[in-house]
Amino acid sequence: LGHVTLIGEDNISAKNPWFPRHASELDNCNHLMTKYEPDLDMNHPGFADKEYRARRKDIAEIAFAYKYGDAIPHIEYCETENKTWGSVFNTVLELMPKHACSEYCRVFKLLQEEGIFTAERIPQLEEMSNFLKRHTGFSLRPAAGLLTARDFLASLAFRISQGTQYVRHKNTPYHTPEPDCIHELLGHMPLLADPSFAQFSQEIGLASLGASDAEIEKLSTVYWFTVEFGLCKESGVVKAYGAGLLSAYGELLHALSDKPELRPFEPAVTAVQPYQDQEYQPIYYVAESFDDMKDKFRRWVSAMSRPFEVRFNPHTGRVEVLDSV
Ligand code: NLE
Ligand code: FE2
Repeated sequence: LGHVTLIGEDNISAKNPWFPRHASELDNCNHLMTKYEPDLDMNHPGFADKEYRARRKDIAEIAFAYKYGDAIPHIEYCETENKTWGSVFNTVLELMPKHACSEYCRVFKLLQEEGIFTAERIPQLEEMSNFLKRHTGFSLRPAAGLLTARDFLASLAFRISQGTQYVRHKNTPYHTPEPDCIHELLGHMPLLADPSFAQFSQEIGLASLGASDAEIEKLSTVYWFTVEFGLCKESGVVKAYGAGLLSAYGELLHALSDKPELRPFEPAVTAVQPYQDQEYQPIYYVAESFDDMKDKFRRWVSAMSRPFEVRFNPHTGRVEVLDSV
């Protein structure tokens, strides 16, 4: 490493593609992947349900209208939606002691004590965002659906997670191919309130800023096999920490059965593993521990070819770009 110079805002060249430098610029990072929307995908459980599709669209509109600094709009969930939440919540509650990692269980309990996690009603993103702020400085903004990997990862660099507010179809509480608020709340929130995990999430976000398409693909694959579908060892026993497992009890039971193949987490290998995003995974990666996973990730990510470095300045909330020559 030679000397390091700060690259100014106006000095954006082909070598330095646009990416958000401040959380307010995430207003431009809401591009959707439309592959699993109920309007387009015949296999979506809501495809034939007109009422469901209208409801999902109304809720998505809220995310399109959202601007940085707004409070997250309150959604009045109906009885069916709260019932779907309740059945997933109670099942996860039952499976948790045996199958979820200890960090998840710890925060889950806190959320119950604060009255945010109950079987009766879907928590609001706004109250969840306030909870996260107090624990790790993470916050939330509403998303209209499945975002592109580049946009989603960019938000993590600012300790912001983009979350959907509509609810999965009542006929498939155990699994949905697209994210919904049950996935965000039950799957992601407990670990985003854990300091070590929040740190990892921000690091993967920072690594994505200005990365090439090929690198984004690798980072999102690592994200997939860790944050979404990761398993880890705890005193020799395999537990789930991935949000896509903790929000989908069908897949949680599958992951910890003898059906899938379990491999040790190794970023360089994991990053190029094709993945299944429509049904249960045939392969999972197991970390020795959270810390081991973070160490391995850091070593791997530092070898990426980006011609500059970034750092988050917590005082200004800005990402600073360092030209390393
Ligand atoms: N399959 C997950 C669930 O049903 O909660 C959602 C995964 C989103 C990537
Ligand atoms: Fe997710």
